[in-house]
Amino acid sequence: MGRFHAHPDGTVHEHDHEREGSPSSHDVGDHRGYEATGTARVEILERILSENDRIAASNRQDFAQAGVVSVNLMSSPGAGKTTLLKRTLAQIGETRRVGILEGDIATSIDADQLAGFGAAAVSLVNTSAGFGGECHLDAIMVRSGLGRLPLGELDLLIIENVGNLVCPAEFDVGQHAKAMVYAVTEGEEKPLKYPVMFRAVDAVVVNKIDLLPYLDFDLDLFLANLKAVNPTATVIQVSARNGAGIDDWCGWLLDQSPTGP
Ligand SMILES: Nc1nc2c(ncn2[C@@H]2O[C@H](COP(=O)(O)OP(=O)(O)OP(=O)(O)O)[C@@H](O)[C@H]2O)c(=O)[nH]1
Ligand SMILES: [Mg+2]
Repeated sequence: MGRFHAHPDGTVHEHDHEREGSPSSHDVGDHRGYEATGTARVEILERILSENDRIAASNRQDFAQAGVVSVNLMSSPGAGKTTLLKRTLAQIGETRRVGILEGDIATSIDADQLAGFGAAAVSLVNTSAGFGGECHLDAIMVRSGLGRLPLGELDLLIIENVGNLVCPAEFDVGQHAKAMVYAVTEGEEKPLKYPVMFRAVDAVVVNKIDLLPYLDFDLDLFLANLKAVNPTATVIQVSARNGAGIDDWCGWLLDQSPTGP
């Protein structure tokens, strides 16, 4: 069935988007609210992003000089980043010096948990000073958090980004690799609805697979949707709850290089 599509001149008509191609490759709906401010918004965003990229390059240089691999870990709220990091620390925390840079809008709840779980060092960045709380970490925030980390004493730095499926993907923080955690409770269609995040990452950790027997989640359909937007991402299926797949995830982490990406 087609969808009704409104244009700036006020005309509304129907397109059969399914027949025209993949639903994800077409704009649908009414975008007129953006017409008046579009150019100004693009210019401001370009300025913010170029300043961000400059600081991200400095962060990346500092990581390289210290020989630290840095991984930017992103997801929706509650997909399981912190739980996965606890498993990660339990698995490799004795043989590798792992630092965590924890980004949260507010509280030290996750940072406190990970500090007690064998991280060599934890640095907390709260983003609540921003307008209503920033929904992502940017390179400048990460740089401020790096000041509290002994980079020279670390092998690996994992940056737990703010839980959000949109904004974190848009900001380079100087990482060597980007990974996302995706919980099987989030549905099969999200790669199509939030393509920027799924396209941005090198690895997708499909978490909470212990829950599969109790859900109607179609794993094959999710994987096909993911492949449609990011055919090259490494996919790792895990349960941070029971430890399934954690070897594969740690193997991927340890394969990352400080000279990447
Ligand atoms: N059943 C099941 N529950 C899980 C798994 N991983 C995490 N959880 C649960 O999911 C909830 C959220 O996990 P967190 O690790 O806090 O998620 P998060 O991504 O760090 O959340 P934010 O930092 O708030 O974005 C907790 O209740 C965890 O116990 C898993 O593999 N299986
Ligand atoms: Mg967390």
